[in-house]
Amino acid sequence: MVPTNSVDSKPSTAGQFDLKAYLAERRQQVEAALDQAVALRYPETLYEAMRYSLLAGGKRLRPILCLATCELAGGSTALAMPTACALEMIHTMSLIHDDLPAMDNDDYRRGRLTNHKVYGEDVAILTGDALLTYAFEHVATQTQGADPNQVLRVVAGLGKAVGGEGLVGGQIVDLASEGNPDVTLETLTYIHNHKTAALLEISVTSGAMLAGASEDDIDHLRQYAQRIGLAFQIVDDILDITSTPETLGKSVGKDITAQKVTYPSLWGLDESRRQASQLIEAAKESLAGFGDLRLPLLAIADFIVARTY
Ligand code: GRG
Repeated sequence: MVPTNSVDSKPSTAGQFDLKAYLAERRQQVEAALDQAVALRYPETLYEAMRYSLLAGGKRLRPILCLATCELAGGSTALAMPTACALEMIHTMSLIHDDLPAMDNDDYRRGRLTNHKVYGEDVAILTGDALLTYAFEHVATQTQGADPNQVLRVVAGLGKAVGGEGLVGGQIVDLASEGNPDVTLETLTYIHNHKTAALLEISVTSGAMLAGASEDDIDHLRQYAQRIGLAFQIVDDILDITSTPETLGKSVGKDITAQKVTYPSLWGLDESRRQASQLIEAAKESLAGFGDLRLPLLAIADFIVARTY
């Protein structure tokens, strides 16, 4: 299964901004940096497994958001690239662990067999561990030209986004909710704010922090991130029902099989689409005070709700 990775090249509400070209260029930069950051070395099995999942494609949305807000705040892509790579390492770790038999038990991810299907569960667990820990080392040792206080702030923010107040917290409530038809909207929103939106939030704010953005600007970016984060998950739930394995690069229909409460199961598909669009409009309004450099973020917000993969 190979994801189609198509992006509508029509101008979005961001006017003439060419999102397709922007994403392609940024993806290429991020992938070159990841390739270099996790070079093959001893013990080869571990590094091969890390590279297998890390370089398997994917939208690279989190690193691209980080680079975009660094530029928005007057910084360069080089300044944010180690953090951008770390975000993708953390995200990839979460996918590897999420796919394990003890979690979602998936066979396909990003159009190929999941990490544990190729390397075994033991190696897949260690691969995730190595990516997670290396992400922090990479930010701390490779970031150049930033205020050290801001680097510390980014490291702390990444830790918070991954731990009990982030991915792990969201995942454990998600696991506990499986098969329970009485899960409330409040619990569902807790799960997704932690599992999905928390990492998107630090992806957006970290780039701006490294570039020395004002607290007011960071607050507006945080609001943008929280809104796109929830919209992203609503669309993820919709795609699990409406898409195909070929397009998504992973199994579909998992939520219904696992009897998971999702936004479409609570609201229906049409209302879920309406809520996602409303969140995206609100996210774009959060950026009203920024100039033309906000165009990539506006276009990415539109892409999140219109995406088919
Ligand atoms: C072990 C510290 C530790 C944490 C892991 C497994 C876990 C805890 C959390 C699960 C987090 C998770 C997989 C959330 C789903 C987020 C999501 C919507 C992923 C899909 O992201 P895309 O569409 O994927 O951006 P690509 O492949 O394009 O990058």
